[in-house]
Amino acid sequence: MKPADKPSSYPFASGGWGSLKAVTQIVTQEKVALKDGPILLKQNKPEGFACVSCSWAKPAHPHTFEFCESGAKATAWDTTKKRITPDFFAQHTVTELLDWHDHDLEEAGRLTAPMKYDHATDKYIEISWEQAFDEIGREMCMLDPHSVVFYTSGRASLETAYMFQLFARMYGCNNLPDSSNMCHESTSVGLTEAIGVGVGTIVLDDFEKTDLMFFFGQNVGTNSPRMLHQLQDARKRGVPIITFNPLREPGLVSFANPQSPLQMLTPAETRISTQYHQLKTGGDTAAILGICKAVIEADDRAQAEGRPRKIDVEFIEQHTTGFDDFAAHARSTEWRDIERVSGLPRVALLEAADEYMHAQAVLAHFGMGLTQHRLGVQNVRMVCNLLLLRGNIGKPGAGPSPIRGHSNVQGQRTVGVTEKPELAPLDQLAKQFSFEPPRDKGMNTVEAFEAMLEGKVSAVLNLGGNLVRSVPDRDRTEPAWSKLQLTVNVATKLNRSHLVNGKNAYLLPCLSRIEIDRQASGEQAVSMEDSTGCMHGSRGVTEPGSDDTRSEPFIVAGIAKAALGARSTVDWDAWRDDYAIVRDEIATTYPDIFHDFNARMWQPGGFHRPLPARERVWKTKSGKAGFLVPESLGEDPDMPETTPDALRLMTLRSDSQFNTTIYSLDDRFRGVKDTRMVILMSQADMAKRQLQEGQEITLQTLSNDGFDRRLGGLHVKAYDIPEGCIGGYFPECNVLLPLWHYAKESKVPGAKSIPVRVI
Ligand SMILES: Nc1nc2c(c(=O)[nH]1)N[C@H]1C(S)=C(S)[C@@H](COP(=O)(O)OP(=O)(O)OC[C@H]3O[C@@H](n4cnc5c(=O)[nH]c(N)nc54)[C@H](O)[C@@H]3O)O[C@H]1N2
Ligand SMILES: Nc1nc2c(c(=O)[nH]1)N[C@H]1C(S)=C(S)[C@@H](COP(=O)(O)OP(=O)(O)OC[C@H]3O[C@@H](n4cnc5c(=O)[nH]c(N)nc54)[C@H](O)[C@@H]3O)O[C@H]1N2
Ligand SMILES: [Mo]
Repeated sequence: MKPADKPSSYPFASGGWGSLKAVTQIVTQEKVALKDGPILLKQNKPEGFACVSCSWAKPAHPHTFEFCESGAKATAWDTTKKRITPDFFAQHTVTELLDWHDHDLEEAGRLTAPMKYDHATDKYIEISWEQAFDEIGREMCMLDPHSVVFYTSGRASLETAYMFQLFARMYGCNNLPDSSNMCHESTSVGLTEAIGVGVGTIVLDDFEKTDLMFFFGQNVGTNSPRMLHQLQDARKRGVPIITFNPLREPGLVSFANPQSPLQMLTPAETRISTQYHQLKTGGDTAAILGICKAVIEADDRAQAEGRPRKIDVEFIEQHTTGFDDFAAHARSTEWRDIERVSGLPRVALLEAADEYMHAQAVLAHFGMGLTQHRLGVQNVRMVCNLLLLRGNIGKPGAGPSPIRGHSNVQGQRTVGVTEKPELAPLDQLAKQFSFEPPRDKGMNTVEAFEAMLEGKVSAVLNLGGNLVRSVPDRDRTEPAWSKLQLTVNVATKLNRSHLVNGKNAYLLPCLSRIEIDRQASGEQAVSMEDSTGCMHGSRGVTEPGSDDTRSEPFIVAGIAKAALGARSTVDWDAWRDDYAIVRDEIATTYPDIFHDFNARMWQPGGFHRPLPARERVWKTKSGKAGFLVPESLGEDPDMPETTPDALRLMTLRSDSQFNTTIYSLDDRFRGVKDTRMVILMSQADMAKRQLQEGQEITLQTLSNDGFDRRLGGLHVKAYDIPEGCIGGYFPECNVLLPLWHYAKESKVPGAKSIPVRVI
């Protein structure tokens, strides 16, 4: 283990002057007028808009500047003065645009008018909204509902998401995959099994009550930077933070608050992690088992010597099942196996265990480093095991804290966007809207693409997102799109998914959440749920970028009305005109969570959904929280341990991207400039392969399924990363990720452990 205060490749703390410079750059690049500066001040404020970037919690008493570098970039990206008009499409064929870089497509500006693809000229041409809805509706009437996929990226509001799922079910399917299928679905499955709720159990207050935090595989400085404020405050109180991450991410090492002049002007910065363990990718189950083993064995000794116990015996007896089996498993697992798989020495895990045993209230934050593995669900269960050992669920300052991605990805699930019928209140929907919802399981994201490859999908409706780029196996899946009968994309900006079209293809431009949404009943607001299960209202503040963009609820209502016709009992026009009516319907479907929705959404700090596990009520089959014996220490069944030159590739985000949206080609924190075609590799692996810094390489996926997946034009960068593990960027590396390389129980693609070799 290395001292936690020395980042290896970036000499500055995250935040600070670098952060301010990056914000200034993008605001200039996007020509966001200076008079619009106050936009940022309305971000995450009670009467303002919820940031379109990440889903981190919004405090009741926000800072004057309740935004961060990432949020400022996302806002500038949406409020850009650049426009894509029908003229743009007259000038460029779709084939020509296919050669454009992801960055350049979005950088061309906001979409302004509804367009339809014309095969004869290979161009998009303008179409009226009425005609677009009509044609899409007519086309949908001719398709088998089971062959139609309704995808949501996690940005759409609770209102839109509720309308979208109802539309899909009235149409006749549960094919409602969303971005969480590639993201925190391992969390939803793992936590539901373990503690009976699929989301984190913590709220912002817990940061003031905790006395230790763990960080597993989440890169806070880049992906949820507003959370650094809570971390900084906790560190000032002396709360230790123990991090497990193969890379030394600067944001997890230290933080200079760019909104605190004192910290900006002096080199003083807050050290974030007090212990930093650079484990191997996929090594978390082993590492956590090591900590649990140390705690259990210390407890055995304490018990034998009559000293106070190290585990919370009363909690375990009263609230859990499976402890004895788990403890036996931990005792019998050999340290040498734990060390081999985790890549960490025993002493490092003992040190983490020691700190853990001294803490009375512990938070465990985690992200894609845990969930995007073949054993991603097991990783999440291991976090629960660790917390349950000392009663760290359902008490102040303690609990599992999955850090969600998209700003409303958690909320979409809450209001019914799910392919799993058992998770949707189908009986209630049937009663409320007098129809018979389909009861068969729908397709998640991976299943939708498996079906697409088999020719079983006829249409995809994308409410945001960029699936051509974000799903695995790009070389296999991209050609499948052109065989579809219908593709409909609702989007703010142009991306590659809009260029890989079905026989009938429509591109429908929507308002960004930052823009004022005027409907017949007046200006509308929407709402979302953050990572801590808290609902907030959000009101647009800027004039729409074009007169011809429409809100997402408007578009969903328009298509639903056209596709369902007299079959639907919903007055889609009324819903479109007044979203308060939609919220009332949501409240009727989910009274426990959303009663008095219209009034409560404006409460300062929002309102929380009830979380039974927070109250130590366990909605599991046994009525208790469950320990799980891991089925394997972490060995990836797709990783040929016997192939001597095998490497595990993790696909990462830079600070200059939001998923497939690439703001610029730099990765300031990792010292990468002007390119994303980079592979981070240890000196040892470079030496073994006789590779020099900057040398161009090709990676090939190790698999026996007959497909040759390879990606060339990558440049080696020497990096502080464990031997045998390498890092590259998402989405560029998605060609290397096989569609079948996913977490068994959740089908989240294993994007953090792709078996590859250098050829
Ligand atoms: N600026 C910005 N913000 C974002 C996004 C964005 O693209 N840009 N995306 C949003 C979305 S949708 C999401 S889901 C979140 C994603 O946010 P994160 O969960 O932070 O996801 P990643 O950046 O993919 O990677 C997380 C970290 O996991 C580490 N890691 C990789 N493999 C392992 C492993 O096996 N074990 C451990 N312990 N660590 C590992 C990596 O080094 C990296 O630091 O961020 C959201 N916020
Ligand atoms: N290899 C690899 N693959 C991954 C990941 C990884 O770490 N590695 N991460 C996975 C994760 S965590 C996620 S969440 C997915 C994300 O996958 P997606 O949901 O497919 O992709 P995004 O990049 O979030 O979507 C970007 C597009 O959404 C549109 N958009 C932006 N704002 C709005 C809006 O307000 N409304 C509408 N309708 N459209 C809007 C814009 O046109 C933009 O181009 O990717 C996954 N894929
Ligand atoms: Mo995500």
